[in-house]
Amino acid sequence: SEVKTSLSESAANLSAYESYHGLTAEAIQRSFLDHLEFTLAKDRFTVTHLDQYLALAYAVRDRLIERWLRTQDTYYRADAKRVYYLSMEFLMGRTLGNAIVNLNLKEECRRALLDLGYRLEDIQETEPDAGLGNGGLGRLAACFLDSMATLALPGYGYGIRYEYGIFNQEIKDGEQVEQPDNWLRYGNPWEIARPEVLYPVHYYGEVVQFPNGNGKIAHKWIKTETVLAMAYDTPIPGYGVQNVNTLRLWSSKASREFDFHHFNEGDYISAVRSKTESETISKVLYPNDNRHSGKELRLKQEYFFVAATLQDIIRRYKKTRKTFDEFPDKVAIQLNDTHPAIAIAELMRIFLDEENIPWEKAWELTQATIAYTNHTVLPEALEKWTVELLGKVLPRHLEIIYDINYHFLRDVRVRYPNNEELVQRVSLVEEPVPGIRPKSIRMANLAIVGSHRVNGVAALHTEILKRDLFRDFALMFPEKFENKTNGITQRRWLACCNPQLASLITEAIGDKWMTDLYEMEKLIPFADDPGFRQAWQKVKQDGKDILIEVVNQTWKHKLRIDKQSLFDCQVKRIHEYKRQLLNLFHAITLYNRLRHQPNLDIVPRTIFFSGKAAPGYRLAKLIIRLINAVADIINHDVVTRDRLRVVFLPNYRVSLAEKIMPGAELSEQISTAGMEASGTGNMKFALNGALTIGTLDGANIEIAEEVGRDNIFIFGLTVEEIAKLKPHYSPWDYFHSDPELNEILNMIGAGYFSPLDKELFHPILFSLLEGGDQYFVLADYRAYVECQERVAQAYLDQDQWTRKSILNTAKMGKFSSDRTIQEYAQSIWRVSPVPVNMVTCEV
Ligand code: IMP
Ligand code: B1N
Repeated sequence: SEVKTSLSESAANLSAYESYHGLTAEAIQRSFLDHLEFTLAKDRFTVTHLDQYLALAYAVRDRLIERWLRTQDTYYRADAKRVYYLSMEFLMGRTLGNAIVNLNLKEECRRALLDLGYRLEDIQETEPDAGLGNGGLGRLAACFLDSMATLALPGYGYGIRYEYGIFNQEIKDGEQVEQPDNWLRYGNPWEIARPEVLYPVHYYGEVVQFPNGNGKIAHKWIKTETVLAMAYDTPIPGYGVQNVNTLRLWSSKASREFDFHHFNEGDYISAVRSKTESETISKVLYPNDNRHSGKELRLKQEYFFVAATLQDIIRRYKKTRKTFDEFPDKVAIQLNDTHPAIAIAELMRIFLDEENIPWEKAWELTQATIAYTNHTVLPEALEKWTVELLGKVLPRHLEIIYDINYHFLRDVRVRYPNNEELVQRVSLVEEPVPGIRPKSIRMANLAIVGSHRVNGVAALHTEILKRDLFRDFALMFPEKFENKTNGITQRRWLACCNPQLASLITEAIGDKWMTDLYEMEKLIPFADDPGFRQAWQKVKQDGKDILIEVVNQTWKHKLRIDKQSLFDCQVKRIHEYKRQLLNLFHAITLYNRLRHQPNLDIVPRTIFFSGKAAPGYRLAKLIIRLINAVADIINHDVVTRDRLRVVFLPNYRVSLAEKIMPGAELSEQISTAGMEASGTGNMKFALNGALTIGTLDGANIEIAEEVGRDNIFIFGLTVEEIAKLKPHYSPWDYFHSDPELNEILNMIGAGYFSPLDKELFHPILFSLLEGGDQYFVLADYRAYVECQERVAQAYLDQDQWTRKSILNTAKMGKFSSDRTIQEYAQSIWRVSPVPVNMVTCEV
């Protein structure tokens, strides 16, 4: 520890910041070559693309490390309050390009490599995506990390280091085929293993009670099975600041209790086998988006990272404090949905059983520390764990949840006497209905009761939470509920992914938008500048050309795309509520119109779909098949194929999104009103100058407010209209009364798109007709098609379209995740910036 002190003292005494690692092109080139030779042991005869990528990654990483260490030191010296963002998912995508932009090293890297005959863009393409998430929820967590670092907030991401991220999607004969995502195969240069940061996590066993000597009963959780959680850290650099925060992900390791001697071969083999079983906990990400899977392994994953994280948080807290009185002043914990909600019971268990804090105090500290974000109102996504499973895996936590419920319901009965229906509704425990549903714990109710703040992710979504899903709770604790509209980071979603547009913008208005997206409003006057519009259109065309290049690589130049056509994009997880079918029915509508009137003059379109279906979601997989089947027919029809194309891009992921956004002209955000909590793809498209066609759902409503109704295409039933229609909705009426819709459904039913298996798509028809069309596809069809006609009309006037495109980008200020994080920091976390100063090191 003397060495430690002298190291940090000498760092503190630096009078001027001189990086050990230079930031010039020459220094980067030197580093790159050194890493090629000394880290990777390669010479110019053996160097591969992978080596080039790794060498550059190490060179860039070196330049983050000093700031990273200094940041952690600064947070300790400032005795800062920390924010912990607990998430089962972090959809980080690639790191290299983002790190280069955040370090402001792009030109230097480009020059360093060009001099060696390498292109930076090619090297970046070698990096695999870190796909440790399913979709919006996981990518939101990644954007939040970027914003916390950029705002100099002492923020940490905590999650699981899955060995296998979201599966890779291949399309074979139009069908989704899942391939394992072995993303760590070639090593991960961005993570630092911390074998010394190792915590035990316990499962199963039983609880014993004994008198604690002070006349109270103490609880002990014994005979458990133990797994170890080992930390891996990834640096998270801010932009325009020296702060580098940490993403700490846990990997499961067998505990060392196995190296007892074994009596026979069978013992030894089963000991080793159970070692691999404990290591399966962090093996694979569950591939469900917006769906709860009540599997034991998933519950073990949730508790695994929560237990390790809380031990780490408490270890850090205890370095500077003797009592827990100031815990909520030094620690804020944000739950990314209910997936880590067991943290409430675990924190109580630590306070009660390990720290001997009385119940009332423990509960006060827990509530003051924890806050919960809800991301969905879909009933099938709400987490419920059967009492049977929870009691088996986490017996002490089940007891604590019952105790929390006891105290909570006691207060409810005092405040609302003689209202047992209310008590049943708000109870953390759902009573069983024999033969129908087992007795379960409602994790959302636990999360609400255990938090001081609960937030939705867009204005409409928060209103729906307060009015419907959590109505009883919102009436009981109105002060708990807040809205925090989602956002995206403009660093990745404009600066990194669309450097041409970013440069054009910066030439016009300067680069302050990089850290203050409201600066984009300065573009408004440029929307009326013909020269600027022309330049904008040119950049947009270059974006389209890059997207065409992606298509050409995927289909080996066998699918010709009209570069003048309207690039109409729907890219997101495949889900009935997101209504890819509505979009596809519009494509079939255009196709039928062209078939019936071959000379019809329509605006040429290329309709892009991309997205993964959960492997167990049969209908979503069938929708992918239908999209590909329709694409196959339309793209081969000589009558229509020069005016209409349908393209399904396989394997949607962050790095593919980064190629789609710059080339998109029309953004499809067409979920059934009330069902998409927020959406964040909608913001990425608009920031890159695509116009939106959308329903009044999620954040679309706020996007419409910002850009104005003239610059967005809104259609369809509202939440209120759907509520009114629902009791007497009959999809058959629409089927019978709308000839174009009728024709489409009949074609699908007759096997027009599946001649070899005419009944293939019948389950889709069933869900839309007999099944009652839960997502109001047929009800919104006509309004959607008419709205698409307005889109086509608008596209004919390219100058006006470009004007709207510029205005969309200009009005995106609100949708920076910097704004979102500032709001969380002020009203939920109560944390302040702690900027790192590499020159003076003073706080
Ligand atoms: P931790 O996980 O937050 O404890 O982070 C460890 C990092 O913080 C290391 O880089 C340490 O150098 C730094 N650090 C740990 N303890 C202290 C301290 O007491 N004062 C200043 N820096 C510290
Ligand atoms: O979270 C995003 C929102 O923008 C989207 O509208 C919302 O659909 C998405 C269980 C989820 N909600 N719930 C999930 C993901 C995985 C899982 O296992 C549910 N994802 C969302 C960010 O707020």
